[in-house]
Amino acid sequence: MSDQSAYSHLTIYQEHPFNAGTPLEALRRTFITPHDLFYIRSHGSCPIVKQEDYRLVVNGMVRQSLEFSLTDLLTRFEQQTITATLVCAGSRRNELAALHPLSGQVLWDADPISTATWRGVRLSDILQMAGIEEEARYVAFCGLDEAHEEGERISFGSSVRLEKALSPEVLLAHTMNGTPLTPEHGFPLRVLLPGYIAARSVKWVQTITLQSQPSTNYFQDRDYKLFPRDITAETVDWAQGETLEEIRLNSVICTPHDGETRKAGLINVQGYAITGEDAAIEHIELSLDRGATWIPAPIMEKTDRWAWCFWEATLELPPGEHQVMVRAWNSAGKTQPESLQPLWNFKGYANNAWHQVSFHLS
Ligand SMILES: Nc1nc2c(c(=O)[nH]1)N[C@H]1C(S)=C(S)[C@@H](COP(=O)(O)O)O[C@H]1N2
Ligand SMILES: [Mo]
Repeated sequence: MSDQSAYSHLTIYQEHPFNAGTPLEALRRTFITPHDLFYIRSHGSCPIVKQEDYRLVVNGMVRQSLEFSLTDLLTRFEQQTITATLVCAGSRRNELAALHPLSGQVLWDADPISTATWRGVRLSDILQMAGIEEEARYVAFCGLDEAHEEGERISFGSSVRLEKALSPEVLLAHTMNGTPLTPEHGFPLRVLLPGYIAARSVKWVQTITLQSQPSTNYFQDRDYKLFPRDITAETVDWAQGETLEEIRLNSVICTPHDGETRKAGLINVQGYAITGEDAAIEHIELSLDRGATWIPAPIMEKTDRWAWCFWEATLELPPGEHQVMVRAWNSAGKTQPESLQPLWNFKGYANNAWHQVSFHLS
């Protein structure tokens, strides 16, 4: 077992498996999330791996299967650093559940999201060394953890199309904010797929397999897929779902928080915005009248292409009840959907409707 008391300032949703979010105020405080505030999402155990015993295996449609120790990875390859945000596809599930119940899911607020500076080796360098066979289309990853799904003991896995796997931003990361990964975040090595939902960034990665088809691992094949509103757990045909990949354009108000009471006057509204799509976030808007009119909220901090941005606006508001909504626009002129209803899906994924908070000013 790992030391979960180290995470006492996270919002703990579940002890086994361990699932904890970053309180919204805390995650908006620093652009790079400190270790003890980084959210944790696990579907199974947290394996404690001894570095000297660890081996990474690369196999499947490669000219030569390879095996690496952590020292091999640290000494034989160029190391690269990237600042990237991880966000769970289940972020803001609580809002969807409030609309219509969702069963058996962790009801995350907008809190399974955090940013780190990661260091590791490029996946493409490893794959090139193994030699990619012509029929290979997907890269599958499998972890060392143990989860229980459909009555079986399995490890968490995912896969991505070969083109993404070969992109220079995709790392096998061993370091997070300058120190080795902690057990909860995948020590000694995890996949880092910037721009994709974090479920594809397999922790404690043990095998990397090149194949002609996507992974048949439960978490790739029968989870983390998006279905229309009328599909339920009873009627679902997993083959029909949309595999979740790129992070959708989204923005969230972190402070004030919903239900808060403050003194009337100058109110500082702060939040984050995120996208994984090619078009970058261009501007942020707030509305105080349920979307009839919008005012700009300047972006304060925006660094890497793969990281969130922070925005902020100061509003002068009289005493009374207030409601603020936020939406982001990207450089392709696209914005977020207005309402939750059409977005509802029985797994509670990909909620990027206009985020809102209500608060009282005295
Ligand atoms: N091996 C393994 N990798 C995993 C998971 C897991 O349960 N097991 N959870 C995934 C999901 S759903 C998310 S959102 C991220 C969470 O990463 P973090 O715990 O480092 O924040 O890891 C992903 N990688
Ligand atoms: Mo996730």
